[in-house]
Amino acid sequence: MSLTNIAPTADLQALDAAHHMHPFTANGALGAKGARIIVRADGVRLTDSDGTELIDGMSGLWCVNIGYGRHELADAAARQMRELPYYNTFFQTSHVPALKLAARLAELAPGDLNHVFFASSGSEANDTNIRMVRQYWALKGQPQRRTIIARRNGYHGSTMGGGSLGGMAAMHAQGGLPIPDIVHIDQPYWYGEGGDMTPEAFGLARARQLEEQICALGPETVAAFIAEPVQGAGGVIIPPESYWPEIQRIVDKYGVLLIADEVITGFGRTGHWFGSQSYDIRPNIMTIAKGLSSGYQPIGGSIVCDEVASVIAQDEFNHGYTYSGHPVAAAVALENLRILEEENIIAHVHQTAAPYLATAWGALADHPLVGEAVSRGLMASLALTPDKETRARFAGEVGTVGYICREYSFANNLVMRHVGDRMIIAPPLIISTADIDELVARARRTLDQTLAHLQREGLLKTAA
Ligand code: PXG
Repeated sequence: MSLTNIAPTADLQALDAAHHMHPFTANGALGAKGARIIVRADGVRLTDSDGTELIDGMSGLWCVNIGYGRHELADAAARQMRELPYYNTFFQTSHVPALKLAARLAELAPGDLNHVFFASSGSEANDTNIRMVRQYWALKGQPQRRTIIARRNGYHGSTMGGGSLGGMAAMHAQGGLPIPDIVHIDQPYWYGEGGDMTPEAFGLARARQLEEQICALGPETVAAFIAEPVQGAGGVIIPPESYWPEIQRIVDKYGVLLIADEVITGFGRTGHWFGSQSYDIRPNIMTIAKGLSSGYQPIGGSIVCDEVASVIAQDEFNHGYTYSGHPVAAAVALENLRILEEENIIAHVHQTAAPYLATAWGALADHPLVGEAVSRGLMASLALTPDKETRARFAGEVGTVGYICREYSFANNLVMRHVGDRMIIAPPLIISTADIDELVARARRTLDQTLAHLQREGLLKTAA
């Protein structure tokens, strides 16, 4: 019998508080409160150590695309562990799961993205990308092309490289980030930053910041631009339709490599295999992780176009991870891709779940606290506001209201996250329309309770 079945919740929480350092957490405060301990899951539902069921509106951490409880993946892992639990791919060897997965990804990825460098996470893959694009330009005889342009409030991981590419101010404030030769432009966040502009004009203006930055730095010094097709961790920021075509025009004009960070948007999240297909962009490199294995195993990587791969192949690339292409993770990813394809899960997103969510979630826009309710595929967000007309922010620290809302959501057994004062969801792709109704009903109840709380506590105030 496992520990989770024999120990009372309070004992588990005490052990957790005493020894376990949680990521992105003020551990002192969490220790005093006690973590909610998840013991099992099935489909779109989690069960905690008190036996309470929650709807997982976040697919774990944006990763459990096929939902929980798929024993086929456990069987694939067990089979692979018995046959070949580990081998490396460094010193002129290969193994079947890694080579088959690379070939499968080359089939699925658009255009000439035909080559895969494996990692175990999105952060590691983005560290690979930094080194790979700089090495590419060095081999092309342009070693001065080193600078990578990224975006404020973008998220690309938490390693030194990934955190530097990301534009999260709170992360840059700790630990000596960013590393040199990474610069940031503004995000295409119309609701929060668009002022009086139309979304279309604002999207163009934000894209043109890339051109301005390339010209200011000198195009001969710019290696690449990296961005998420839709920002996830930044708050499900859906760019205006004008944004991506203009970005593509600019990277083409200056010969700057385009890295699409598809860690969240890949593997069906936006209703296509990749977010790049939803936005009709042609990246030279894609970052992947999360939905590649539906989170059942840690695996990520970079899918690289023919041109970049052929140049990199000219010399030894002094880079790699012990677990690059780990056979168990790769076998599980292959099984996950089989399920995504054979069960038509991406068509379910595109044809059924995403349009249904767009309507059901979009209806939350009538709530007095909601300034916008938007979605793309199965990622969606709400902007909370004290004044819908002016898109105003709340008085006080950003995120105070979002946190209150998140606490009610958790109490209503819905995992919905807050990013500042935006509420976000990204449920498993297999979610049914009945479960979308249930999710949205819980979200609405949460909003009602949050509004009552703000009124009671005098927090329904607009920032000066
Ligand atoms: N790129 C993107 C676009 C991501 O969303 C990473 C890279 C890094 O992947 P790894 O596997 O190294 O975590 C991510 C990860 C959140 C949250 O709070 C989001 C992520 C990770 C942790 C928290 O929304 N995304």
